Amino acid sequence: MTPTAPGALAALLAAGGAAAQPALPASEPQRVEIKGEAANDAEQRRRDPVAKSIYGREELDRVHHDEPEREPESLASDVHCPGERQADGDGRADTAVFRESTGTWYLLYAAGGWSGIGWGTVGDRPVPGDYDGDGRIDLAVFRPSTGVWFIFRSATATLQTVQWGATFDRPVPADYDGDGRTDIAVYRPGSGVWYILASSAGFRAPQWGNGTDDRPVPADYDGDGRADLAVYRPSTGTWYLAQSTAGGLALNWGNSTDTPVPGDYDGDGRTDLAVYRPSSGVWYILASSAGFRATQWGNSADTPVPGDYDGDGRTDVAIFRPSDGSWYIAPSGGGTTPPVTWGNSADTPILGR
Ligand SMILES: [Ca+2]
Ligand SMILES: [Ca+2]
Ligand SMILES: [Ca+2]
Ligand SMILES: [Ca+2]
Repeated sequence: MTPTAPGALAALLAAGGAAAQPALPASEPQRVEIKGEAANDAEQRRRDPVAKSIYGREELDRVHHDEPEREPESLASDVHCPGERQADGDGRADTAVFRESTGTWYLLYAAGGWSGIGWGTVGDRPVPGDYDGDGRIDLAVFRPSTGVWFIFRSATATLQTVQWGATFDRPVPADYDGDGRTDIAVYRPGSGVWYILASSAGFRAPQWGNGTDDRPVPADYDGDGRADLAVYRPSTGTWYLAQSTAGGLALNWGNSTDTPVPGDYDGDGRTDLAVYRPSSGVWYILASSAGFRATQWGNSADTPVPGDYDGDGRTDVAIFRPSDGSWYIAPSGGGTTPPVTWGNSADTPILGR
C-alpha cells in the first residue's frame, strides 16, 4: 500500500516515517459561523447587478459560443481567468465557474466586471494554467473521450491542441520544471504513473502513488519554484510528497472522508498540507511556517475553493455552496466579505490561485 517509487520515500517508509507523524488533534477547533443565509443572498443579488446578471438576459448577450475547434481570435481581449494577476497588480483571485453542460466559463473579476466565454463542450474538464508564460492564465480544457487538451494561449491568441492522456487519466497541469510555464500532465490511476510534458525539461514519466485510491495533489511544497509530485491517500490520511529539492516525505494529515486542500496559507512560498472535513466543515491546516490551525468554515454540502482572493500572498479559506451558487470567503488579511452569488449547482467552481 505504499508508493513503489524508488529513492528517499521508500527509505523513509522503511524507517517508519509515516507512522511517526502526528495525527490530527482531538481538541475543539475555533468555531466561525458561516454568515449569510437566504435573505442575505437575496440582498446580495439586489445590490449587485453583476452577480445577478448570470441568471438574466445579459448573460446571453455576453457569452461567446466558440468551440475549441474553431479559431478563437475574437476572444483575445476578453480572456481573463481565475488567479490572473490583475492589470492594477492587486493579485486577487477571481471567482469563476465552468459550466460543463455548455462548455462555458463564467468569470467574475476581482477588479470588476465579468465574462462568459465558450471554451469547451459537454464532458470537458477545465484545466486553466499559464501555459505560455505571459503571466496571464489561459483558458484550457481536457477532453477525456480523446485525451486532447485545448489551450487558448493568451500571448498569441491562438489555439494549441495537444493529445496527451487517456480517458481515465486525471489532468494534473502544473509548472514541474519551474520555467514559469504550466506543463501539460496527467496522472494515471492504477499504475500511479505521471506523464509530464514539461515545457523546458521535456517528457518524463515518474511513478508516484498507486491504486485507484490515491488522489494527485501536485504543488510546490518545498518552495523551490517547481511543482512536486504528490498524492493524498484517503484510506490512511497520508500525504506522499516527492519534493523536487527537499526529497521524499510521508505525513499523516487527514482521514478517509477529508478533502485535501493544499495551499500556501501562511504565505511563505511553500505549499501547506491541509484538509477540509465535510462532516464538520473544519479546515485543518498544517502551515509550513505558522504551524497548525483549525478553522470552521463550511458544511457537508459545500465545495472547498481555497485561493488568494484578497491578494495578500496567503491562501484564503473559502467554500462554494452548490445549492445556491454562493461563494463564502474568509480573507486571510482579516475583515469580512459579503457572500458572492456566482454559478449554480451544476457548475464546477474553478480554484483561485
Ligand atoms: Ca514549465
Ligand atoms: Ca518544489
Ligand atoms: Ca506555506
Ligand atoms: Ca489571502
